[in-house]
Amino acid sequence: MRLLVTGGAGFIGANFVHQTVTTRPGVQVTVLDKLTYAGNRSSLDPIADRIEFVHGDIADAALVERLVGGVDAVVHFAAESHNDNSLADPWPFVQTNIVGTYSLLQAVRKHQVRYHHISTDEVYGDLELDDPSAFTEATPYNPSSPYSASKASSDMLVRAWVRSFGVRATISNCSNNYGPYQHVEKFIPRQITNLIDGVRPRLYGSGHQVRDWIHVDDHNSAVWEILERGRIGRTYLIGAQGERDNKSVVQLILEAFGRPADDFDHVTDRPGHDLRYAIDSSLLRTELGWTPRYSDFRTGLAATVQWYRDNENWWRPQKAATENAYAAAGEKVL
Ligand code: NAD
Ligand code: TDX
Repeated sequence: MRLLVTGGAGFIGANFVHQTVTTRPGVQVTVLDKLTYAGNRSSLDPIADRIEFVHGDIADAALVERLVGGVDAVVHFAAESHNDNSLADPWPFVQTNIVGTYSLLQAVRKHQVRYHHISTDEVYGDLELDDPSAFTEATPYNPSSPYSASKASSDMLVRAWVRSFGVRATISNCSNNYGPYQHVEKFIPRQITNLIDGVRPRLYGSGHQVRDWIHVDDHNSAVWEILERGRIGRTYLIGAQGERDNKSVVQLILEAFGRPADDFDHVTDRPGHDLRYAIDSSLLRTELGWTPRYSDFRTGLAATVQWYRDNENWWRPQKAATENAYAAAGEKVL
């Protein structure tokens, strides 16, 4: 199988490419990545001689059409992915997440290539903290931020291309990922690298917001199940029953550093901050028999802390610029 992976130099895409070359040596991988601030080619260094890397933009229709014409399937991870950035400047989110997806859809339509679309649980909006329910494939879309609205838009394009043009596509909407190679702007790597630098973790607002954490390798094993056995036209929710409030995640990270449980700061809240995400992944589990391998968040988190300790040369070049951007956006200790 020849596979085009967009966004393969980003967090989840790079882990997907690592998993693919390890578990499926017969798959020929081509990565297409623009290497934005979030892309890091060195994430692929350990497997560089086993893949092809193309530096380019998914919104470049001619390039995309040429690459898609040479493969059997596309897995589309490339995106602008950070909510806070989408509040500061929504335009790249519209351009990459919507126009970029359009360009891929036109190419897979023309060449009749199998397409898997990576999306997020944030398209469903948020749940109340005391609401016992979780998102399912039937939950209506209700995105809150420019990021989640752009992802919701791209999902809708995929659905329309399936129905109107017979494109062989599947969609997955996953909850919050953690693991190696995640950019230091994101919650967990930010707090780990702050602590390595002797800076207290920073909780937005109350810290009572809840996210449903899944290890990136479990997300990617589910993507492979869907790519190989998923029903065309279907949406699958991916989640590992990992609900935690942000404060308790910070406290687990503090524990891994041997620091007291109250050794953090509350900072300015995110405007429009979603309260809670929770995923019901029954369809994926019953129809495709998928189960996550990382059932213990504490263990997976401790391994992630160790990865950032061992790989300072990977994250250090981005750290100062990331913290400067948060300061410039007006983040203040409360
Ligand atoms: P990331 O920001 O770490 O990586 C995105 C990658 O896409 C980078 O390598 C970047 O260079 C590349 N890219 C950006 N614009 C591009 C363009 N125009 N053309 C080509 N490449 C481009 O993101 P991530 O966290 O790995 O997320 C990957 C996908 O998974 C996204 O679609 C995101 O919406 C989705 N998702 C993420 C999470 C999460 O917790 N991180 C959860 C659910 C879904
Ligand atoms: O310093 C911080 N302090 C803090 O309290 C940061 C960076 C975040 N937070 C909070 C905000 C969220 O409630 O932590 C939670 C997680 O924040 P992010 O890592 O920014 O993730 P989130 O906004 O939940 O979105 C993530 O999951 C869904 C990914 O970034 C998206 O790409 C994915 O679609």
